[in-house]
Amino acid sequence: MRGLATILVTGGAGFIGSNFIRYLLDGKSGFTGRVINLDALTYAGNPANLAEIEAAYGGDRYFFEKGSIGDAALVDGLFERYRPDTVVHFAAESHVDRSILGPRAFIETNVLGTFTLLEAARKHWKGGRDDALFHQVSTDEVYGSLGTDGAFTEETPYNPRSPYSAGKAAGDHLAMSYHHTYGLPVTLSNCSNNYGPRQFPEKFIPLMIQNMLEGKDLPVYGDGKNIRDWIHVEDHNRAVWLVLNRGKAGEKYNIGGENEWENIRLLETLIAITARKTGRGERQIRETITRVSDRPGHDRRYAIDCGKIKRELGWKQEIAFEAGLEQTVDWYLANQDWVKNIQSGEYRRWIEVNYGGR
Ligand code: NAD
Ligand code: TDX
Repeated sequence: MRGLATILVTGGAGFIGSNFIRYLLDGKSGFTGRVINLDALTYAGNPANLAEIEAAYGGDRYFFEKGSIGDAALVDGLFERYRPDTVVHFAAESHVDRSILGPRAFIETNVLGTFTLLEAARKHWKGGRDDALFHQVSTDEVYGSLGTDGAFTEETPYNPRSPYSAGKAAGDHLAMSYHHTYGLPVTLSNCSNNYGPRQFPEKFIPLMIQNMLEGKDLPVYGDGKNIRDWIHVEDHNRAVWLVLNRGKAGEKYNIGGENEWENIRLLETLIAITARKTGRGERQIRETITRVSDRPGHDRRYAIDCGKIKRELGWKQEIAFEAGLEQTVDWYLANQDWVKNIQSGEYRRWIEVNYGGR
């Protein structure tokens, strides 16, 4: 029987982690324990993502700890102090383009940080604990790139092709190796592209929405025909919660939207929604689409076969894509203060470095 009394969430101030903590504590999940959020607050981490949670549960069911998962003494101290029975490991450097321009942080966090967490769990859960679980949150990108047919299954061999996905793959292999070698109870999930509120506006959907709102160019890499499988962040996190409750140690679960879109078609849909909501002309926004040079090593297509989690854990997607996109555009329209706050000097520098030359 899983403990699920004290959950150590890493990277809980980011996009998916903050949504997960909200889901845990807002009553929908049925979780009754407490959450420790360990987050280094890199450029992508934002305590404002959990301001209401802090106000409602801070010091009682919610504890924020600022620090790096790579800081062994800190992580060890947190295991001592809070004695978590569950780790849900979201913390990562998560942006492919940044990994191309500066891979080091990706190795430090996604590989060495994951290793440090696993070492702490191994030490503190030694002797075998039926109630404990280390859940590694991963991505479909570790499987590589697909041609026009087929989808990744849990048996597809890993074939990462960017420093981001190579780092995630290394972390995943380490996590599974701790299960096989030390008997650490580990589960792993590989999810496709997430979207929804509070996603950092370096990623495709929020970047395009924000650029439209600011009247800027919409930079499409290459021919715009790369395909991603999109899933709403809430559908992803319900799946993670199910795995924590009922997933089998040593097992991997694919999570996907079964919702493949060429980038350019997705952008056209986003333009239509945003034009309608802002009263701006669709044609006028379309004219700002700008073809820029391609991402080096750009994976062509991702698609996830998520039959296993559907069959074995009874999960399914609940948020239809059009409705989810509408909700997401509405969220960015209503939360321009959130966006302005994170458009720091560092963010502006990134936009200059990534898009300046293309
Ligand atoms: P994000 O970049 O929005 O958030 C990452 C969080 O991790 C931030 O709060 C950041 O401060 C924190 N962090 C980074 N380095 C850290 C460190 N060394 N120590 C502690 N905290 C650190 O990322 P996201 O999109 O929310 O992704 C979360 C996880 O989900 C990642 O593991 C990612 O690989 C995985 N994932 C993401 C997607 C997606 O589409 N975004 C899809 C599948 C899987
Ligand atoms: O400006 C852009 N123009 C563009 O054409 C950006 C930022 C992206 N793109 C393309 C590249 C991809 O084909 O859009 C697609 C989506 O790009 P991202 O949002 O950067 O996502 P992706 O590279 O697919 O990776 C995402 O999904 C898997 C997340 O960032 C990862 O963290 C996750 O693991």
